[in-house]
Amino acid sequence: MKDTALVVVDMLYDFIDGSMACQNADNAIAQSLKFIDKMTAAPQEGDDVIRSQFPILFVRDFHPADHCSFTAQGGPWPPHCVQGTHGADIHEALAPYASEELSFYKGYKQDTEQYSGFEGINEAGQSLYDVLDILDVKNVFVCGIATEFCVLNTARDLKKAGFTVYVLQDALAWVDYQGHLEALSTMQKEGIRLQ
Ligand code: VGL
Ligand code: ZN
Repeated sequence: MKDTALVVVDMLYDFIDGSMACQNADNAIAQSLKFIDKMTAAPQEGDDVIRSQFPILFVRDFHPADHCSFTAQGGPWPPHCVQGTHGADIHEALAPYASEELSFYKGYKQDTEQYSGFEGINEAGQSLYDVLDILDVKNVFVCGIATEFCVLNTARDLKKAGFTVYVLQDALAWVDYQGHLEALSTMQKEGIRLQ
């Protein structure tokens, strides 16, 4: 399984129980943990996460307070995942698996919306793609929030870049159920595997 990784998309408080609470979020967390449990033992203090057998990469929406996607700026969304707030934090059940090296931030520029985590960057300036490439990953499992937005766009970009992509369909949460179903069908048509 050395060539296999998990990408956890936006499992952040604002999408779970905050300003953009999504449907199925609690179940998505439970299902993600179940999958992680299956793939790896819980990390111990001092483990070198980037070199562990089953890397878990976290995509994080990370907006400035006046981000262009917020209604006050004419965007479609209520304020969410504002840098430095609780709403931008990874859910506590998943946080033990996260490291800065494997956390990829997106939407941090005021005037740019970024649904895909593909070009999210970590604190060292490496993109999600850079790190998957360095780790020699070929197969990527994807779970997270929201199916229709960041999960769809991240999975598509990964597929386009040549990875074999598996979306954990029980480990997703959505803004709109119909939109969730449509996104699943779009992904399937494009060769993303639903698992
Ligand atoms: C997302 C809407 C706005 C997502 C992020 O993570 O899917 N959706 N920002
Ligand atoms: Zn956002």
